[in-house]
Amino acid sequence: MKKITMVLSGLFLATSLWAQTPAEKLIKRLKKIQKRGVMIGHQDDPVYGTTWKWDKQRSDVKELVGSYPAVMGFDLGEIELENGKNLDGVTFDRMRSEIVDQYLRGGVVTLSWHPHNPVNGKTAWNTEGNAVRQVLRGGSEHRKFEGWLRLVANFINSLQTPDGVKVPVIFRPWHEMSGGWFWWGNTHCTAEEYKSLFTFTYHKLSGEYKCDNIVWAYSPNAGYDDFMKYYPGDEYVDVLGVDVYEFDQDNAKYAAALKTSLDEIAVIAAQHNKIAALTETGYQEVKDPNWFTQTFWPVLRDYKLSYVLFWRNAWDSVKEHYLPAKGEAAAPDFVKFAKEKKTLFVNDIAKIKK
Ligand code: BMA
Repeated sequence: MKKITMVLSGLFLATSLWAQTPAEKLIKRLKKIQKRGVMIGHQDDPVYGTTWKWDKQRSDVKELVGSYPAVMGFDLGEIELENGKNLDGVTFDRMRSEIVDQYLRGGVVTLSWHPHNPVNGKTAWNTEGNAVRQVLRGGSEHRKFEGWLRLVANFINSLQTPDGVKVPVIFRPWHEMSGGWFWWGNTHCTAEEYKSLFTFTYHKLSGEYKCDNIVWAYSPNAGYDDFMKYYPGDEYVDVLGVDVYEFDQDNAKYAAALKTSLDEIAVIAAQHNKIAALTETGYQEVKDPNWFTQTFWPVLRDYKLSYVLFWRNAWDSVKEHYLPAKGEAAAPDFVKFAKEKKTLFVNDIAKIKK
């Protein structure tokens, strides 16, 4: 009898291991990596920098520290328009191949989405027309919105290696809802409408379209009144994050804001058994050559975070510049920061099993 039970439980264990989804595997791996340190990420890292665009095998980070970042972020904005490229000019074919390459080299990928306003077709920053209400059930744009989600699902389901392994991604839709600059932001919908938007997106993608490779992230921006005000619920979220920027050359103010948010996330993530991350950050135009080791790291090193994502080094905007490139004033300091034992780049995590 004992033998049979052992065989059965062995079988059960084997099936449950086998049955793990790509998303579940990534969650496990994120927890493992976190014990080693914090992964350093960069938005659009391998597709452009301030002085170059669309080159292959290039990266401002790699040119400085000899490794791609551990996390790469990409944005799906304008996938809903079906014209082949996103709002920053990155083609979805290129994005897909960079995502697969990042996975194959042992890295992690996160996706955001700045979709156009579904009511008037203007950008994500156009907040007219009660757009959240209109995309929900019973709203005038509901059908259209369902179509948009199908396009997102198709893309996410298409993320596969040449061997047919589905690539897991951390998807962070409807971000920065605690500000009012996007059509899904706090002053343009109620908290209940926002939660419906999030859960509807979840049910479509992870339910109907079977995107079993999505790890879900919830990420307000710093300065929120109540971090959990728009939280859709534990069953819809795996990663709790916050977006914190330095825009106005005040290191102390940034450090304080970062600390306030991270203190709070640390507590909430522990209570809800979630992974914590700094989902967007950076000092705009990197104006302080010692920022990484003297402002950022002294705060960050005290927290248990999965990753931080520095925003993009835009080819099309001088202001949108958050990591130094080779030859820039802050480059040596970033290299020093990268040498910290606990800052992880893709070379540092490649051996931690996928
Ligand atoms: C925003 C800005 C925009 C950009 C968008 C998507 O935060 O950087 O310029 O188009 O992200 O990358």
